[in-house]
Amino acid sequence: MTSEPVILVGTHAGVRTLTLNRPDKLNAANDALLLTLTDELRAAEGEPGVRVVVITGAGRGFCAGQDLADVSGRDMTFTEHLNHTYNPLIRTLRGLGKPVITAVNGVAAGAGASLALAGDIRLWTQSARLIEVFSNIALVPDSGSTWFLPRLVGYHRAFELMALAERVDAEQGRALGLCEHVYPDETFREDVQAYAERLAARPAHALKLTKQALNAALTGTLGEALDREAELQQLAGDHWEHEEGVTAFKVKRVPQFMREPSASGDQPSARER
Ligand code: T3D
Repeated sequence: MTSEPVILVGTHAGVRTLTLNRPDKLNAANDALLLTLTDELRAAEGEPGVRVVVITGAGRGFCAGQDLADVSGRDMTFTEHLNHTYNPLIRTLRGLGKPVITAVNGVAAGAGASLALAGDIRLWTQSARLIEVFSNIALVPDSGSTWFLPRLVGYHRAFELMALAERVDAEQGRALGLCEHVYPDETFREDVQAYAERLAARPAHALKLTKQALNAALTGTLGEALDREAELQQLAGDHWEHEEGVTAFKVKRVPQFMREPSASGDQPSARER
């Protein structure tokens, strides 16, 4: 008997979709799921034809956090486990040189909520729910929730959501800035794919540098951000994408940032200084 893969992998029009696939448990995370998801993100980084990554869930849940059936008898401490599984996942996602969309198709709880918040773009379906559920089992929010949530909603609201494990529905999630867009359940997959394809048509190298700059700026000073922008702007300005964007503007056409994988790497522009 062959067991179902814990992560389903599909690619269409430059969009790599990674689907958490333990629907009977609302995609609660076991080690296989966490390690495979991290490996798949790393693999996507190395494939020039993949321009955007989408993480979503199979069935009615996005991710219910740690699989609680998988904890007893574990031969790792909590600290070791987080450092082995969740932390590399979140670091890889945020450090990936490609945009990652978390497409929250249902409940996102515990570390699943952290994963949902970690996306560069967060798209929710109407029936999505986010719950910082950790305190229900007397644990501390992890996998980045203590970093993401207060930056989005402020310290006090973050503490309340964590202390009371309150459910945030899609309407509240949008109002609080936990997601960029909410789509109807019926058309969610198509809406996510269409959004991802829009992103895939944008200049990949410039977005990689933008992601790098924004992530670094979140923890630095204005002076550091200005210095970094000046350095990264040189890399962007020397790249063929910039030339294409400027040429397209001048001749009044739509810029073509998607080239064949062999030609869309990080190669310098023809007018390299
Ligand atoms: O270990 C470490 O290294 C520390 C790391 C911790 C990270 C964490 O994520 S801690 C938080 C762990 N997650 C939870 O505590 C969430 C537990 N689940 C729930 O509170 C609820 O299931 C939900 C609020 C997420 C959804 O509720 P509902 O009513 O929509 O669904 P349900 O009926 O509770 O769940 C459906 C099934 O999924 C059910 O199985 P059954 O009865 O149909 O066979 C349920 O047991 C299963 N399920 C849901 N969440 C988990 C789970 N099974 C294992 N682990 C889960 N986390």
